[in-house]
Amino acid sequence: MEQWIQVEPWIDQSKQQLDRLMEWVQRQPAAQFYATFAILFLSSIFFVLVRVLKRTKSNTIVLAGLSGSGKTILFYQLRDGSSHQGTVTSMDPNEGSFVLHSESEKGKIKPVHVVDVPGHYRLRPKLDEFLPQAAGLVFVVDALDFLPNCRAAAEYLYDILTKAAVVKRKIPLLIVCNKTDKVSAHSKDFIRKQLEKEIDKLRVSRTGASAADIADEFTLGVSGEPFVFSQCLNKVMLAESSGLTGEISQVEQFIREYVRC
Ligand SMILES: Nc1nc2c(ncn2[C@@H]2O[C@H](COP(=O)(O)OP(=O)(O)OP(=O)(O)O)[C@@H](O)[C@H]2O)c(=O)[nH]1
Ligand SMILES: [Mg+2]
Repeated sequence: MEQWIQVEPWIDQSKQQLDRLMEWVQRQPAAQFYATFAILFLSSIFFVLVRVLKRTKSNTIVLAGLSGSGKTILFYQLRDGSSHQGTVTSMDPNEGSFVLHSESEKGKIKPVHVVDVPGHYRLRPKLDEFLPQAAGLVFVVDALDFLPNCRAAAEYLYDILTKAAVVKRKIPLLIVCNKTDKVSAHSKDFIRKQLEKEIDKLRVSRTGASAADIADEFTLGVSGEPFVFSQCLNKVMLAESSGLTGEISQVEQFIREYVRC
């Protein structure tokens, strides 16, 4: 009996330790689950951060649009603050990294990489080379000679808005109605409505085409509803400018929104 009294606390202690051990063993699968979950969660955060940083780091702005819309003059205005009158149809992309002329005196130092892609039909595929690094896309429209070119501009825009590189990366697009220095230039609201109408027509005709003819990588808009730019996955905005007089503040504002100093 005496012996039992001496051993009993030791048995109780061991039993408690065993219970704790059992609890720990039971908790193991849950711990592993939490660890795996934590690793997966942290790695997805890591990949998202890498993607976001990659995107925000890009300082490339691509200028596209039909031939004669005013891309090259806009490029010179952004770089030098002058229009370098007497431009000819560009046969090669015009590119450069520079501090925007309007900001050069304000002590800003982060340069913007601007690419002006010629509007000539055969040179347009060059656009695909620059889209993967684009932080923003500026589509220049001739607001003066708009109506005869509306269909062609809408077709080019349609191609851009259905490109995987644009849709997947949600590259913001600014449609710039240029040449507003002339009173006969159309307003940006008029241009927006006409382009939306034309794109809507294109949507119908292109969806009706045989599958082999369709080069578009993504479909556009909401089926059953008339097309409006706000249906696009990427942000589409409109602005007005005059490359000739240097009234390009809305373009610069767009650039600064997507290429931070
Ligand atoms: N009135 C007026 N004319 C402009 C303006 N911007 C460009 N132009 C004229 O439009 C013509 C074409 O300008 P560019 O800058 O060469 O056009 P682009 O878009 O580079 O053309 P491509 O190189 O063929 O793709 C030139 O004669 C310019 O003087 C503007 O804001 N107002
Ligand atoms: Mg040009």
